Amino acid sequence: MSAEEVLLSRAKELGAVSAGIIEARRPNGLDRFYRWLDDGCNADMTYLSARREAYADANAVLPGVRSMVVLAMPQETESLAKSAFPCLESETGETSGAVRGRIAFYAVSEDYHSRIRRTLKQLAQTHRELFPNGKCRGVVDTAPILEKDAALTAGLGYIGKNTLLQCGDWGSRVNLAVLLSTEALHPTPGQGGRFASCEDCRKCIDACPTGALSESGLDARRCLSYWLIEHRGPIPDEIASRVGNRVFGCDVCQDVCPHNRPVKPVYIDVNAVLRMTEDEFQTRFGSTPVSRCGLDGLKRNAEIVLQRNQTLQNSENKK
Ligand code: B12
Ligand code: SF4
Ligand code: SF4
Repeated sequence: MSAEEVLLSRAKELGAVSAGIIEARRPNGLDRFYRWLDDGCNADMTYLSARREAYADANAVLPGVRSMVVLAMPQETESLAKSAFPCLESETGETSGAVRGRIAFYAVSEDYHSRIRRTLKQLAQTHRELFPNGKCRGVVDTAPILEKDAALTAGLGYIGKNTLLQCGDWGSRVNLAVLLSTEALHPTPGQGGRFASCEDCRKCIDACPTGALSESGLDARRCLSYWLIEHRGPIPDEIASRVGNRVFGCDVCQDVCPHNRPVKPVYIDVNAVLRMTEDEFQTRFGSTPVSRCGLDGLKRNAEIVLQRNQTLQNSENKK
């Protein structure tokens, strides 16, 4: 087996749904990313604009980089769903009178950053065995790498109108990760395309509760996922009125996609959130993606869900 085959089959052994190799050079989608930043679509995620130049050249992440092994890892729900989210959950999602808030699917498990970093460490070990003098570095999400663009170029799948990478049977329910290498690895043929698997469908665009999606991409200034996870401080009324029962993240544009299998929604009791202490928050959510918004953020979101519920109940009572 060639070194490339060894790395790719090891990635699969370690759980990757799909893996490919690309040359480390100026990303194909870089100009698109720059236009997106220039249009202000990154909202106040300044960690994207502040590293604008670094996205052009992966040497900023690993000096001497020549190749990237790109991985799509499946999202898991089973492991923590029951232990971290015991407040309320039933087969039907009904909740014995309590007010429930929905948690995004990707967040109902151990934080994917920790889980995938362990996988990348094991893949790095294989890289060391193959190339004792080579260097490598595994990254997931937080480095200035355009991961969807890398996955598209590596032939891992297609980019849908919901802007996410769709990967075979897993649809968009995958997380992406990259192992950067100083070795000149042969690239895998890229065959992905934008909207190639969407054809005339536009369900995600039509279903988005805030109109954040269009055929030209996603505007984070309108995306609930941005407001509920990334944004610090109050949420404007116009956006809050569209939050519905979401207390962390948003899955609408994935749930409606015909390429995704249906998932069982997971809810938490928003009153339990409002009573929660920092210690309880850490115990329950510290190792999950929910920790990203902090207890203040989760309480802010829970308050919005609760208020909406009260308004709905008041109007029911008036009937
Ligand atoms: C910033 C960010 C967000 C922002 C903005 C999202 C966005 N769509 O850009 C917010 C906070 C809203 C967000 C939300 C979510 N995110 Co996010 N996010 C990121 C992050 C850090 C950067 C994304 C980025 O660069 N956006 C910039 C814009 C311009 O990207 P874009 O429109 O998709 O276009 C790019 C490519 O698609 C490609 N491209 C697109 N079209 C074309 C056409 C051609 C011709 C070419 C050549 C290239 C090309 O080039 C562009 C530049 O890279 C990545 C991790 C990473 N380092 O990449 C995770 C990432 C995209 N997020 C992820 C996830 C899971 C989510 C959520 C599902 C979480 C949730 N349930 O709430 C939602 C989904 C919302 C959505 N529909 O996108 C996963 C996506 C996995 C996948 N299957 O694609 C990633 C990859 C994290 C990871 N490591 O797994 N996220
Ligand atoms: S995550 Fe929700 S708000 Fe954001 S684009 Fe998708 S459907 Fe719209
Ligand atoms: S819902 Fe339809 S348009 Fe949106 S990503 Fe899925 S297939 Fe494409």
